[in-house]
Amino acid sequence: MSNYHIKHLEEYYQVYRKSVQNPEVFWEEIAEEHFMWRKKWDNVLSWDFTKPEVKWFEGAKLNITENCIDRHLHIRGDKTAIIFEPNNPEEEAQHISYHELHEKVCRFANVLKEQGIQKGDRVCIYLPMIPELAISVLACARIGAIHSVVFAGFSSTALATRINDATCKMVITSDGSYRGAKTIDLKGIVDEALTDCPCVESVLVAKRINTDIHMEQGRDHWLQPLLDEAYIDCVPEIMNAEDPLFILYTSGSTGKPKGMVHTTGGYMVYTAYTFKNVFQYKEEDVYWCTADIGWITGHSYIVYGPLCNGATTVMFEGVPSYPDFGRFWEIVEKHKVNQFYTAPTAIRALAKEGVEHLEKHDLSSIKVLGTVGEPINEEAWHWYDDNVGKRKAPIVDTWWQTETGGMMITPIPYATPTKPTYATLPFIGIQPALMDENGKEIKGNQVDGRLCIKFPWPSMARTIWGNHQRYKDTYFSAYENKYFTGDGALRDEVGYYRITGRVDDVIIVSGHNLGTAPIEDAINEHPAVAESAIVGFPHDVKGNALYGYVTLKETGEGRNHDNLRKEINQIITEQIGPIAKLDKIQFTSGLPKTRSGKIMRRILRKIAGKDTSNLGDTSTLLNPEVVQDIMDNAL
Ligand code: 7RM
Repeated sequence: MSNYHIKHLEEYYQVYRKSVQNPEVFWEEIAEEHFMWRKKWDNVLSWDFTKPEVKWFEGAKLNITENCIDRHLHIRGDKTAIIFEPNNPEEEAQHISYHELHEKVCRFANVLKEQGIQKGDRVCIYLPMIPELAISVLACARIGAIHSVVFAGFSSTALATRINDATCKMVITSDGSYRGAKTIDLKGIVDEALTDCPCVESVLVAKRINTDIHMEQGRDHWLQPLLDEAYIDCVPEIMNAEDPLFILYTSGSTGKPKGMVHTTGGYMVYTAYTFKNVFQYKEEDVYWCTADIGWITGHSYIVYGPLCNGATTVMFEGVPSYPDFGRFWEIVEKHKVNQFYTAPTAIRALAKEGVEHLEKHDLSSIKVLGTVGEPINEEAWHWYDDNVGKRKAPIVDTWWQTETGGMMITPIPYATPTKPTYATLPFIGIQPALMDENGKEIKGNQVDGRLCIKFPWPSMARTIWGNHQRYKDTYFSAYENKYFTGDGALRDEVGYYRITGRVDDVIIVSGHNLGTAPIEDAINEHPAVAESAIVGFPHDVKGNALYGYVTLKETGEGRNHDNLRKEINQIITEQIGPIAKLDKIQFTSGLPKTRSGKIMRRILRKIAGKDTSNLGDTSTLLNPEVVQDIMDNAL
């Protein structure tokens, strides 16, 4: 039996038991047998959640790009590492082999060095989903520079904040980007940000849309000529297992974004191991994650996890709606995608368009479907299962966070029986706990509480860049000796977990704790409803009452709103009980979402509470225009 590749449920339980009874022995074996180390560790794990301090594989030396690229060259050098699918379907896809990737990463790494970037320096990457993004990430890792990828949909202010927080010496960007039918002036956004970033010495500019842009003398350099001149090999910098690999910003409900710091050895081991098992990746498979590399999902499951396993990973530049809503399925058919990983927000957007687009394409290559980012509502789950997976491809509902680096609670497909809306079982090595309000662990099944993790895992973030105290306060102070996730969860009769959402989203109505996810689930089952979000607002009698924001499908538009309100409350009453009925239901053209697809409930709470004087940081909003619309029509 190989602990590296789990294929049955009994095997899962067996390996899980081993991983929690003797974590050090377990992870040592995984690390030893499946990765390339320049020197082995002196100590597998040391930890103290009170400081907090966690070290995995201390004393070990490695370079993660040797694991992602070099070690594959003699066995699968000509295999495609990255398939680049451009925004415009008329433009040809690119297949980059492991050999080619090696050369491209080495050349890029040499350019970084020539530009004065050294081990430990921070490099900000602000690029669209083009090959240069993955290559520049790996080039930083090759020379031990710390990458800080900023999603190329963020504004110049958001970009400047992140550049300054990490005092980046360099920015890597492009002349512009394609997004559906639009082009975006990325370099202009960078120029604006840099009026405020004294730490930046140089800017590398990739050509993508061939527009005429401003190049600042002495600061800005076109990338391609430098790459052409650079040497094709670059000796990897040998890193300590606990050296930082990257910083990635995540925005909390308050305060400035937190620069989560991930280190090298443990992150590599855990992302590779989860990738292998959660997608059941086999040598000939083509894997596609639709996330942007600007998010943790892209870091761990487009770049590092897949490449560490010698996989073929698809990078898609475009959007699901261009040139039409069939684009995802066209790509699945074209590249014969075997594992497809996306977010509930995308699934709902596609479901809203009906099944005609799906029917035009052959999706029979799909073996595993994944979802991540939010609780997936029951209707979306079934739509995905019925129409995309044709009830033959298991859905892995993977719960995890930027902070956790890798998947934490997830089925292992073909081993763990799935259950709609449940992330199911903790992954190997993960020890969850549900806590009550008094800080006590709730044991047993059929319970709900706040989700914590009791024991370190290899890919956990080690600190917040420049603010260790905030790291401690945010994650290790709510409960003694535990990592607090900020999410609520319930555990069913067989020990499956269902994530009910952020605990700030639990609303207490007349003394009853109501999670938003189950209520939204009920509402979304109404045939006219596309999406919904619930928040609480102050109520004289109940303490809080419920306010629902509902967007309708095309088929629901034009229907009488009062009737719809009655029908929605009827469904809620049937499925949850009259206590969860909504006092107010506002029909909206859309819901305010972050650029990673999460509903920004903070804003909806303020509008429901008639407190709109200061909406807080809205720089990460994808669709700021709906906020005004919702405010104008608030009830
Ligand atoms: C990977 C990612 C983290 C937050 C997390 C949850 C929510 C993510 C699921 C989920 C229910 C899931 N990182 N979340 N996955 N909720 N089911 N499968 O999304 O840092 O951007 O967000 O996202 O609230 O705490 S993240």
